[in-house]
This record gives sequence, structure tokens and C-alpha cells, in this order.
Amino acid sequence: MSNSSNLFARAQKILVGGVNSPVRAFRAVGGTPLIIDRAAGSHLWDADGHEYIDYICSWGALILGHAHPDVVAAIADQAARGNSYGMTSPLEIELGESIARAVPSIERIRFVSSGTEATMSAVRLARAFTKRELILKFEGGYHGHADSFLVEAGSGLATLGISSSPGVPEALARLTLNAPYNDVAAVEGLFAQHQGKIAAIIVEPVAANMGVVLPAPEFLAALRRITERDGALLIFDEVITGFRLTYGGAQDVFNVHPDLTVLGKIIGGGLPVAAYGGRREVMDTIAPLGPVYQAGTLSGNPLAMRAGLATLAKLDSPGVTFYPLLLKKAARLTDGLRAALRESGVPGEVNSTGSLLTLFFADEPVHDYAGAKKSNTARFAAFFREMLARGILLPPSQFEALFVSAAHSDDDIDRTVAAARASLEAVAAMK
Ligand code: KE4
Repeated sequence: MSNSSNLFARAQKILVGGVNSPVRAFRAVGGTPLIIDRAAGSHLWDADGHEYIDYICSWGALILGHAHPDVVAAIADQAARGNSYGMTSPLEIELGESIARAVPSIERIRFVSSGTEATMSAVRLARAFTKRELILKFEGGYHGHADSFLVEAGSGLATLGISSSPGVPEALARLTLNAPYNDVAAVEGLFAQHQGKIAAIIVEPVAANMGVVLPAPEFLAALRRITERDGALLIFDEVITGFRLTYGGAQDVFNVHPDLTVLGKIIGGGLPVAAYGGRREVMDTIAPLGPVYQAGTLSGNPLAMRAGLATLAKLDSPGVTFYPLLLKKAARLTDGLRAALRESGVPGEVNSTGSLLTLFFADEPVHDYAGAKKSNTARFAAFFREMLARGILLPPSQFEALFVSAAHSDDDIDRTVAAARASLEAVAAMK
């Protein structure tokens, strides 16, 4: 047995399923999950020394690529100054100010340690501020694993075919309404049915947990209009899109400004950092200023703040052409995959925006979760395995996004497209 397989067998004896997050278990794609030994730039090496071009990028956190020298230096320097003070440090102030400059709708911010913690807190805050209990999310939307979100959720639940998780009290699940993504009429209908009772809409402004699905023109503006009219809050879950689509995130790209924004991944540069923030009068309802309680031992810890500051600094220094260069790389990959699909005759669609994309093995365009679920997941699994055998690591689920980082070279991308051509040929015969 390979070192990786031996280690995975050992992992299964202590870690549930051998993983610390379900999607890593390769359950939807088959084969033995990788055990990664090290990473640098756009590449990962497993415990047997096999090298892969990585399009998971820590699920979107590593927009600079793995082990960027500036981030490594910042973490090393801070480690010698202390990882966690248990008190406010200047670094939290700096990162908060940087984020507020990039995302002007954030007038106040609270750092936490995971996207789940941030979305959970944002929803608690919205319920308290509006004195309402219902929340509206979208089928296939994923906002972390807090109880209220595990109803018709995407990401790992979609990957494992779990529609809603046991352990969530029915009474709580009933407070979560779902509408199809991009379906404004369905949202209008739910607001008419529950007038004055919906605390907030929480939405991924670009869906990335059913695979990448773009908002229809006017979709986000309609959500803004409907929530304003009804007195509900609009929460943009920008854990993936924040600092990904551009420095100001999806709200900058689409010019729709929510009441609350949730961020994560990139703002921690691969260390555990997330945040929620928004309108001052809403955020000031949070303890210690207001009665809505939320707390965290490692919230804003200086080590993670330094990693986030070092990352954001690379995205927006004067004259930096970070995003145009990143978008060029992503377009090279998207165009290459689309050409490979066309030449192969395999039915498929590539949904792409910014530096995230999904190749759906679907017969028609994918505009929502129902469409995504029509994908041929068996063919995706075979394609995943063929690509892995050629040294390309895709997210192990049809319902996730590929991420392109600044570290991906043209050679990486050209090798990926060539591997896709060969892999599509291998799976073309599948039904
Ligand atoms: P975390 O609790 O995993 O840090 O963040 C939850 C979350 C919230 N909102 C959005 C839009 C997210 O995509 C996520 C987490 N993303 C998944 C991958 N799509 C994390 C990977 C995993 O679950 O292992």
C-alpha cells in the first residue's frame, strides 16, 4: 500500500471518515482520499511525493497560492511575537480598516474564526435587529453548518445527497425558507406569504456551493428591493466571493449593497479568519454594545490577522494589476475547458466568473440547484479520477468550484487543458 493509503487507513481509526471535513473524503468521486504532505504555489505533493496542480486552493482561501513568501514571513514574524493575546491588538484594527476601505457597506466588523461562525452570528443579529424569526436562503446555497442553514443546502450536503441534516430540530428547520436561486417570483411569493415576518435573506451573490451559478441580471437588485420594502435585512455571504471576484467583492461587481456582509477564506490567507460586518446601527446591537451575544476565544488573533493583512496587501497595492492578471489566467482555463468539451462531444457547461468556475456534466445551461442536480455526477466522478491520474486535483464534487490562484502559471493551465482533453475522451463513452 502507498504511504498515502496507509496514512488514510490510520486516519480512519481516529478521524471520523478519515477527514475533518466531509467533502475531503472523496465519497462522491471514489478512490482513496489524498493525504497531503506539503504545498507551494499552485502545487500540492501527497505523502508519496506525487505532485498535483491544485484547483481546490483550500476551498478558495489561497488566492495567492500556497505558502506565499510574504504570508509565510508575516506568520513567522508574528509567531515570535505571540499567536493570541486574548485582548485586542493593533492588527485587528488594521485588518478591519482595510476591509472597510475595500467594502464600504461594512461600517463595523466583527472577526470570528470560521465562515459558519460568521453566518450564524449574522443571522442571529438579523433576527434580533428585526425582531423576526424567519430567514430565507436559496436551494443549493451553503452558508456553513449552523443548524438554520442545513436545509436544502449545497456543498458537502449536495455532494453526499443529504437534503437536510438530522439533529436540526424541526421547529428550527421550519424557520428557514428556501427559494430556487435566481427565482425572484418565488422570493416575492414567500415575502407575500410571510409579510413582515422574514428577518433576512442570506444569499451567495455568486452561488459556488451548487457548483458556480451566476446571478441572473437584476436578481440581486430585486433581493435588495424586496428586503428594503419589507423591512428585512439583506445578507451577502461573500465567504467565497469576497476579495475573490475583485477587491470589493461581488457587491462591488454587481453594485448591490447588503445590510450585512459575511467574509472568510481570503481574509485569513489560509488561517482561520472570518468576519461579519455592515451597517453601524445593525452591528452595534452586538455585545458588548448591544444585547446580541457572540464571542470567540481566538477571534481576531494576531497570527491570523497578520496572514490576512499580508494577503490583502498583495491584492491592492498601488498600480497592482492583480485582478486583471488573475482573470486572464482564469479565462485561459475556462476557454480551454470549453474548447475541450466542444471537441469531445461530451455534453457539458462551464460556468465561470472571476477566478472561480465549475465544469458541469449537464446537457443544458445551469442556472439553479435543480439544474445543477441534473448533472451526470457519475461522469464527473470518472473525469475527476482521470484528471487526478494526470496530476490535476479538482474539487472532489460536482457541486464545488475550481479556484485559480495568482500562482497558477500558463504552463499549469495548458497542462490542465491537455489533461482535460484526454480525460474527456476517456469518459466520453460513459452513459
Ligand atoms: P467555513 O465554516 O467552512 O469556514 O465556512 C462556511 C461557508 C460559508 N459560506 C460559504 C459561501 C462557503 O462556501 C462556506 C464554506 N465553503 C466550503 C466549500 N464550498 C468549505 C469546504 C468544506 O466544507 O470543507
